[in-house]
Amino acid sequence: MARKLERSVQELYRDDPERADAVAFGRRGVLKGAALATMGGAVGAAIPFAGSMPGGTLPAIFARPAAAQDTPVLRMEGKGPLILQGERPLNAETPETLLDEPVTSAANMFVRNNGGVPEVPADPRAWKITIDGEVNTPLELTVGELESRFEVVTRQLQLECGGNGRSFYAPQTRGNQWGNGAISNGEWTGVRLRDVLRAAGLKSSAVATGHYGADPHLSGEPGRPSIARGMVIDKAMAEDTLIAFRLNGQPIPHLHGAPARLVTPGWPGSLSQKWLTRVWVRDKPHDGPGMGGTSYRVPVRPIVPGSSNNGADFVDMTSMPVRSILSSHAHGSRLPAGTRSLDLRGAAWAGDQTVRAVHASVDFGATWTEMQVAAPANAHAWQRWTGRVALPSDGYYEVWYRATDSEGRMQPHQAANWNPQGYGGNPISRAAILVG
Ligand SMILES: Nc1nc2c(c(=O)[nH]1)N[C@H]1C(S)=C(S)[C@@H](COP(=O)(O)O)O[C@H]1N2
Ligand SMILES: [Mo]
Repeated sequence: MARKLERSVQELYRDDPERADAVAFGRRGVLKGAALATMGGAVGAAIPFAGSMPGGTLPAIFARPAAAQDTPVLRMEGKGPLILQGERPLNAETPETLLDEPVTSAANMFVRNNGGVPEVPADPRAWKITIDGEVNTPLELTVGELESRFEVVTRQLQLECGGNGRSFYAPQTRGNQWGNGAISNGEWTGVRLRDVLRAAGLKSSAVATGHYGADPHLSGEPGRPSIARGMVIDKAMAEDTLIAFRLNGQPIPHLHGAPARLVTPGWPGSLSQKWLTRVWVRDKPHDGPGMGGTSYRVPVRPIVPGSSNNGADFVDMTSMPVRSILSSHAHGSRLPAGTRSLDLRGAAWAGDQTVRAVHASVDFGATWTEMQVAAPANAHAWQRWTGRVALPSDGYYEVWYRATDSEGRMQPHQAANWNPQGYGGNPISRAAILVG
């Protein structure tokens, strides 16, 4: 009987979460008596902090599937076991636990393509990049020339997809349903885009860039870009915006944009054009595919979640919002009975800002423990965090983790400012942990 009831609540959570919540919590929204036993059965253990479990909020173990047997996994030479989001175009997300390295290895870097992957050039050093448009002297430079003519710099830089966190939006939005794992923090070597633009000589009419790469459009139409985004000239001229040709001391892996790509840290990853062939300096905002409408744009004034909107009043996303990951413990892990503390580890970042604090809670947000947050290796690198939380007994816990940026903005309880393509969702994360 008990078994049957447990199973039915679990199924109910999957099929009709609102009713399941009502059954488990009752009308008062506080877990007591039979409801407490039922919920404990559903999550598979006693819930030591049941008293602070918020009614109306799905337990994390039901809200988000733990890495299940049927989660599609990327199997590719040179790549780790990433979560396959799609094969055509190829998109794959890094599980948070694979982001435990301070510097993301090439193998564990998420993959985001809008089109195909171009052919590998015979001579990468001879790969040419054109700088033209609103410049005094249009340039055509090989990768070899870039490296010999300009100062070469090495920086750890965050590269985060503009749609990272999209899966946290309700109603669901279109696009890859990323969790928090469309982020990397590689060590990139290259030249500053600004040095190259200065060498070409910006005209006073230069207000924006437009970026082109060699990847073919999925339609197979020759010359049609799969994506060609651009940015305001200030970001193009910012110190950390690079034309990179090495990742972690090695030539960039082909899938990640070799022989040369832009790395535009802190802003949507789509501005980090791979297989870079051209930077077109514009006298107005760029208008290539991936610009305008609802693409990489968010509402200035909130719109009704789920409503349609052509994005006419939206603005381009710029600096990415604050976010944290937990890399030490997978959501849904089980730890040995008697475990009385957790040593947590993770990373946090905040676009152009830095991270001021990371807090974790194991009692559904009733109390929060401040973690230790390391300084970034350099501007635009993510920050690693560590800290310990105590567990009073065996049972079902949720580790809630949230970061606060240098301006005091904190990850919110829900993905906010809903928009048709799901950009900017950075709610507090919850990892379910079973002890015993
Ligand atoms: N040429 C080209 N560059 C591109 C893309 C693309 O589809 N084609 N995708 C962009 C997007 S949306 C992201 S998030 C990053 C991802 O970089 P990665 O695949 O190296 O992780 O590349 C960007 N650069
Ligand atoms: Mo992206």
